[in-house]
Amino acid sequence: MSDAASETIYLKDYTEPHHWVRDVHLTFRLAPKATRVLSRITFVPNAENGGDLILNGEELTLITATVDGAIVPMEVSDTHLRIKSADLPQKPFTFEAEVEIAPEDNTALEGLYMSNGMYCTQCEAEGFRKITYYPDRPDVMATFTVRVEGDYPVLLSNGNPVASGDGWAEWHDPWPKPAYLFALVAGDLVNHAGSFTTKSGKDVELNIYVRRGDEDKCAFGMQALKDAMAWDEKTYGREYDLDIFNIVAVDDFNMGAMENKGLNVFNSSCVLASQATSTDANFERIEGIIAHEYFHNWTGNRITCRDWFQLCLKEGLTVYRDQMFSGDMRSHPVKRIEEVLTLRARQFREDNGPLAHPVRPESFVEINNFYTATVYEKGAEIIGMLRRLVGDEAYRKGCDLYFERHDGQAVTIEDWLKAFEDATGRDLSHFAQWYSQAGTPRLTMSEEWTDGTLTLSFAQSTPPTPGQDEKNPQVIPIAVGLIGPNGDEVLPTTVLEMTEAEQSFTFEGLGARPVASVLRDFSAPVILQRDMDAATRAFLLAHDTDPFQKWEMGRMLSKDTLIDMITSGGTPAADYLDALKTVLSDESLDPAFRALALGLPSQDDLAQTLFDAGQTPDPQKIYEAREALRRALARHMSDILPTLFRQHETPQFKPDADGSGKRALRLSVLSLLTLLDDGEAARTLFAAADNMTEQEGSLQALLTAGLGSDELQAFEKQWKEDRLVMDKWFMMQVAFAAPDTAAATAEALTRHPAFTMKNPNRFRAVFGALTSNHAGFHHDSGAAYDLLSKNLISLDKLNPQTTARMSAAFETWRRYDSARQAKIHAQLDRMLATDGLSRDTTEMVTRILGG
Ligand code: 0A1
Ligand code: ZN
Repeated sequence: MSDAASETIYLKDYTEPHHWVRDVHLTFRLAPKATRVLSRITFVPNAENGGDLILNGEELTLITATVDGAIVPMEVSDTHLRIKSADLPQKPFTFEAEVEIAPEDNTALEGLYMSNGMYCTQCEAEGFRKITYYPDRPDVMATFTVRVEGDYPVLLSNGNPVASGDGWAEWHDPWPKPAYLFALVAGDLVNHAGSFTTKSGKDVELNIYVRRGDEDKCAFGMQALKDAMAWDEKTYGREYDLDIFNIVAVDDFNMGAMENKGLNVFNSSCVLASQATSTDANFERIEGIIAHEYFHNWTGNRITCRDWFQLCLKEGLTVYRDQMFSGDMRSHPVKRIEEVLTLRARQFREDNGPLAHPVRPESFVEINNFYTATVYEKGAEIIGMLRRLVGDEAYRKGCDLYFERHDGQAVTIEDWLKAFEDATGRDLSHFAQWYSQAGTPRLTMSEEWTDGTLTLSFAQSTPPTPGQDEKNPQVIPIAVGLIGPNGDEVLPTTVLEMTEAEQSFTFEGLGARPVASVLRDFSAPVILQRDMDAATRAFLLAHDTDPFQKWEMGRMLSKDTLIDMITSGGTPAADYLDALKTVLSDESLDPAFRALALGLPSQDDLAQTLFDAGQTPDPQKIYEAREALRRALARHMSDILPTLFRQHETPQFKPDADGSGKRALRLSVLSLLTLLDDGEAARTLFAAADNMTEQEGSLQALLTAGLGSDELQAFEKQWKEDRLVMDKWFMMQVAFAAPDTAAATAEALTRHPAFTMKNPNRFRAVFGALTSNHAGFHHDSGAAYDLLSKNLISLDKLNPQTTARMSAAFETWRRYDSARQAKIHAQLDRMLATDGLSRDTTEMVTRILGG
């Protein structure tokens, strides 16, 4: 690898470009092996720092390039085209170029590529440089006019359509944008159309373009889009700004979706939905992602990032916005619990390992490696904390000022925070540390009760993370409520603002000693450590008015039980089993909440918890304890399970909060029931199910219990033509395999005729499932480690981005015993020793190893 290719980029080195771009004209003459891209770009010297013209360009064949129509001296390398300042006019000039690229050979799925015969693009973060020579950096914003030539019925680009004819179409995007928001799509696609009238009365044409045969899976996405458009007007005062909004579904895509201006491109798994083929979780995710990409129109597109270190500026904020939207569409408490589950599973895990980094990183080798849970999910938590600290009204004022002040600009986190300081008069300099300090704060709490006064004392500390040994106290909003001994709330939710390493808060004039409900609604992304006996937890589980804490108490009880079973072979206490049974049978509680309360901590979560407590987790033991607890729960609840299962039937399928909540409860119950009835109820449901939620759920229940091989075959037979459903088929048998068969199952599936390395969804179905099967992945044979690294090495040659992302499965290696550590280390070494390993994967593996 050349030095340039593995160079580290630092935030502190940011400088403005030598040239700005006023406008861009592009013509694409499409051909699978030899697409010609003609560009005409008006550059304006940056008065601040005139200098050479530096354009990015990779994997391009340069045909011609001129400045104001004349050939000038230029240096062309593998990564850049450079024209010396002395050879440039010191006033605006036109750069024209023609390059050739081969979309059909592009398996990295970055730049212009082909998926099932259609052309599509992915330019974020630095893919535009694989399309033509350009200052491929987000602070360079320009208007684009694009002509697409190709023999396809559908030819799309950003902005509004200008003109079209046989085999060509022209688009103009009036809003200046960075190149990462550029998009082009061409193919034989069908369209599901709709429309939306904005609050100021402008009609917007809406389209979802899909492959022929998928047109019956667009209605839900279209409704989600309209809901998102209306929500952004109502909640943030943000209106859409073009005549048309297009969404395209693509099968081969590295991520979930992409917010290209006016032309969102989606992984087909994140937009196509139908009762027969999609689960409730799919519907919920699709609604959230459609909203997320749409919301980027203001938080990301109209106001974008100055540089890639500011990624959380658009991502954290947009995730926060989509979370609030989903909460409004469904249920805030349920959504919050789900958010915390993902935050802990992905972000806390990342923050506790070798890949920990600040929400705004200070350096990177490959920016694609920083589309992380920390940037996205912790980034969203920061927005939530900010809102909690300033209040709802001031939050809206701050946002309004940010939109007004920075529309059309490429800005920084400082600009975002300054808008809030100016709108609220609050000093946010200490709060800003959330963006620069990595690691999850540990918050310990102790209590004192004297004469009607309760004192809550907190201490915070953050463990060291790579490159950051010393940590400072953070600003932590701690939402607290007090519950009296009779179960009544004596203090409604109050936000305590902790800013010091140690701080106490007192509550006076209390009649009897209340129980404190702390970190309500998960008011900050911290790990709360608090001594609390099982009886107090059960009390809060029964009486807390805060749904998140109510759920959390059940969770803690389950976790304590499991840790005890793992470490000292204990058996679950009757009180605990009774408490869960009470929640499960409480008909005043939302079924979705009850399903969540029945969910046990994951094996990965238990491994991390044991590691944090100074122990070495044994994956097999964790697996066995969890299964033993599931059996104990099933036996203890055997009298209520069949009734609950029957009661929550949903005769009319609707993928809304109510229906999905009932099905979630029904399926959690079924999973326990399957341990008692030898799979009878699950088999019956599998045969009768008229929706994918129950078809998949019943099959999962069977597979988890070591049953279901006939059903697995029937599933394949029924769905072999549907690629998205077949991803589920690949996924399930690996994810729910017993620990000693997981690797062999995954290996066998890589030889299945429908397995392909070229489709990220399929690769993730098998290998994402393998790494999610904790005891299977960490089986002491080391077979799964070996299989994963072998396949990552093969995938890296085709698709570095997905390889690098998936190599993060090894990030937890230091938790385990020395034999496992040695096995993983050997696999990481093997990857690093591979000739030509991509920059993406090299950076990830090096960081995981701690280099
Ligand atoms: N900005 C998109 C996510 C995304 C990021 C990178 C991609 O390619 C490297 C693709 C999509 C979002 O937040 O939805
Ligand atoms: Zn995003």
